[in-house]
Amino acid sequence: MAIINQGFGQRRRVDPALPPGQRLAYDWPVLSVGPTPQVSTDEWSFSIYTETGEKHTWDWEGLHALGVEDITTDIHCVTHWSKLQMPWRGVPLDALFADVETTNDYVMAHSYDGYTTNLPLDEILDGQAWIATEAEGAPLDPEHGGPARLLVPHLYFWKSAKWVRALQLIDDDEPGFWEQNGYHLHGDPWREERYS
Ligand SMILES: Nc1nc2c(c(=O)[nH]1)N[C@H]1C(S)=C(S)[C@@H](COP(=O)(O)O)O[C@H]1N2
Ligand SMILES: [Mo]
Repeated sequence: MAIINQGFGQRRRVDPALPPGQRLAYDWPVLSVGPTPQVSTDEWSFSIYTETGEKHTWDWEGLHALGVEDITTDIHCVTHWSKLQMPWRGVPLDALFADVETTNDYVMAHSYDGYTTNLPLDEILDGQAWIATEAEGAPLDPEHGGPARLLVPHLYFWKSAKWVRALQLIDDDEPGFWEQNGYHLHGDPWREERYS
């Protein structure tokens, strides 16, 4: 963390881990479009749908059998707050895509509350995204997407769909919920891809 002297005795901390226009949050704000869906781990399932109509589905036990990882990562919300070095636990999407055959380049994430968000397939593989089940050492709070949410920390946090239930392979990039309402199709915080 660098201290930049702006003159006249005024000091501003510039953190190299903070993307442009972001401020540190010490709490964890809840941002949801609608009410929190109540999904128990008994009834929870997650599916990947391909363009050929193939469906790959995991229940709660099946998900964990793929192997959970501990992740420490920064998150950045488009409403200008960031949290640095947050501990998470989840299953890497690489494990879920291991047996999935597709020639499509994008996915649409679908959630139990009806929320959707679009992502490039090559940005959720290679250790870049997880189905997260724990944060800060505890099972994810329902408000924060529990029992499981997408975690795609290198993009703005609206891409990390809470209460995720499916990923659908699509051939062209299509806007999800916030992207239809003015947010950027891609959402890289380092390029400030906030709005379209
Ligand atoms: N299903 C679902 N996922 C969602 C949202 C939502 O309303 N529904 N809000 C998004 C937005 S805009 C943000 S900033 C983050 C907020 O996550 P948090 O409430 O855990 O901080 O979740 C994202 N994922
Ligand atoms: Mo957001």
